[in-house]
Amino acid sequence: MTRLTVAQAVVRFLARQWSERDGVERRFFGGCSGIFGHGNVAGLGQALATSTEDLPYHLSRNEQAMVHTAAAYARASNRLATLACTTSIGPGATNMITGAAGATINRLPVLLLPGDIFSTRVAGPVLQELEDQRSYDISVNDCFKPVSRYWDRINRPEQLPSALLAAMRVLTDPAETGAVTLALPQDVQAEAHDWPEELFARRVWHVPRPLPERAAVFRAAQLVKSAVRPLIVAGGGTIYSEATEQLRIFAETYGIPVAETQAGKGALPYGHPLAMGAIGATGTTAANALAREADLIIGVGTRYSDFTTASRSIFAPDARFLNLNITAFDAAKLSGLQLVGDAREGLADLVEAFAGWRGTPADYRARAAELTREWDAAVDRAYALEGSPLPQSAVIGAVNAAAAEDGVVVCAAGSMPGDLHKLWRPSGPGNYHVEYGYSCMGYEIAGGLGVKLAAPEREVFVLVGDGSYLMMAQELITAISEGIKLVVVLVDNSGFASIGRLSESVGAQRLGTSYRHRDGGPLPVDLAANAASLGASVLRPESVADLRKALEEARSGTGTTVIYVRTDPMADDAPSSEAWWDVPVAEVGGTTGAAREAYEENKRSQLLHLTPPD
Ligand SMILES: Cc1ncc(C[n+]2csc(CCOP(=O)(O)OP(=O)(O)O)c2C)c(N)n1
Ligand SMILES: [Mg+2]
Repeated sequence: MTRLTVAQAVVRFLARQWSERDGVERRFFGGCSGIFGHGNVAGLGQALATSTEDLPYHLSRNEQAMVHTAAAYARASNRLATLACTTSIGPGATNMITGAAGATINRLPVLLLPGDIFSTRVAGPVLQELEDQRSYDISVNDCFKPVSRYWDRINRPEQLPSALLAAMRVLTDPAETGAVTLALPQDVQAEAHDWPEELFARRVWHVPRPLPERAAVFRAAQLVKSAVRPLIVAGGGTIYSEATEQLRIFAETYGIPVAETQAGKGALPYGHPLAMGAIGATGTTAANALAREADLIIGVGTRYSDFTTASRSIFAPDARFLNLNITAFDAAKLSGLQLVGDAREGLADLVEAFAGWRGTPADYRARAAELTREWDAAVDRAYALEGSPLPQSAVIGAVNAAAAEDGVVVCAAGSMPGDLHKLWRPSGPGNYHVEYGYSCMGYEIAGGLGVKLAAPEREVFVLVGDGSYLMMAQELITAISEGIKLVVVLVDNSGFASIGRLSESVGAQRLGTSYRHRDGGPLPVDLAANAASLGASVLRPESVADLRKALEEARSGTGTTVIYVRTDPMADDAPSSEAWWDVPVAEVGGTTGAAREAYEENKRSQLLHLTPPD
């Protein structure tokens, strides 16, 4: 037996968890981020301060950011590792809910350890306690339930071992994973208990690669025989499973073009003859043209979000779906033939099972190549734009060039994720990190930290709009204090270019989308000076050529640099995807008549895809 407090036991246990896939073992927790308050300082704070375990502690500046950092770390580790997050009770805890939702939506493992009100309740109501008149059993931590894949509250030390094991099972299960919350009452954290030694044994969690059912693979082989124009939609699961090489073999063997979702971008590198680039509302005209004509969609590791399906308007009414996914829930979407299993193993199975099929006709492949050439020329033009303020597409082009093969771009919200999805030319998986499951403003810098912590050998380029920057710039200080180098490109267009454009299109007249004085005049705000005040080196290029130089300077430097550029909120210089996104238009009132008519017209193109696959 080992006598430790609950918090000390948590720290010791976490430090001794490992994941394994394909014979490679790695520490599952790369560290623990935390902000202390009365709800965790004597528990996890004391435990981390006195621990001799290998679980480095990082101080964040905001609890939400801390969870974004953990989720980005998990994504950059293909879900084989993450960070734990400890907070006080009350606001410190609930600040993590947004991050938890983002992690769960993006299917990324993060372990959240919010402090909780006293289990004994004697002193209550304590500082920051929500008193629910219906039950003393409710605290603000109950808000984590819908955004967690596993949730527990440790009211007695005896409950801890089973909760820790359940947490690890969910975190390391690729079908189940997401945010896991273990709420830790402040008195229980500090309470001592005699723990069995085996709890702290080095434990390896084997991350499975389940094979799709034989009969389903056979059905898939029957289905593909009648396909003439198949299209692969590669999602994030392709990358998490490290299935990209197998995807290339599958695509090449049968001549099937590959389109990519936001999370799947980079599954097939730019320049591959079958790489059609992005699909959907922020897609390339090449991928979208093929999507409209395809008779079989082969979805690999995709959730089929509305951006991917252009709100279910992009696929033909009689298209069939073959969905390879680790999660049955996703495999069943769009009435697809369900191949439930690991992407890499499943693709290998399909290469074999399709052996009797001739593959796609040469004219189809030639058409795909022609469509790609046209799109490529449009991107060349967008990347070559010049001007002052800078064209956003030229900014993306310059960052794309500076990131080269080994860099990674990080972004999440605003007008840039759509432009990046369309324009960015990925060198491979890991080169593109856009959080677009939750598209959470504020993820960018915090997420960049997580990427750099997980992949220190990569240069991390964070693209952040002024709106996102203002929501969460504070993690710049974390980057500087921890010596984590980021290159942050802060794109200031005085407000919300994305929502401004959307607002205008739905008759909302750009209300509240511009950072201007109430009388319409400019504001005396200097975000570059703000970044400098947080300790970053700041560059202010005013031309595309100067931006390129600034990126090189930042890349070759050792510290965190913020490159501040101004862009025009009214400009939209990325080529159109020619695909729709379903956002409603007011049915009455205002001047939305024509917009409403166009909306209703688009609504008619929306399909449920109810045709059985076989
Ligand atoms: C936390 C959060 N709040 C609100 C939104 C809705 N939203 C999406 S983009 C956007 C504006 C982003 O502004 P900025 O970062 O400056 O990017 P820009 O659109 O100007 O490129 C808003 C408010 C969001 N995605 N996340
Ligand atoms: Mg902006």
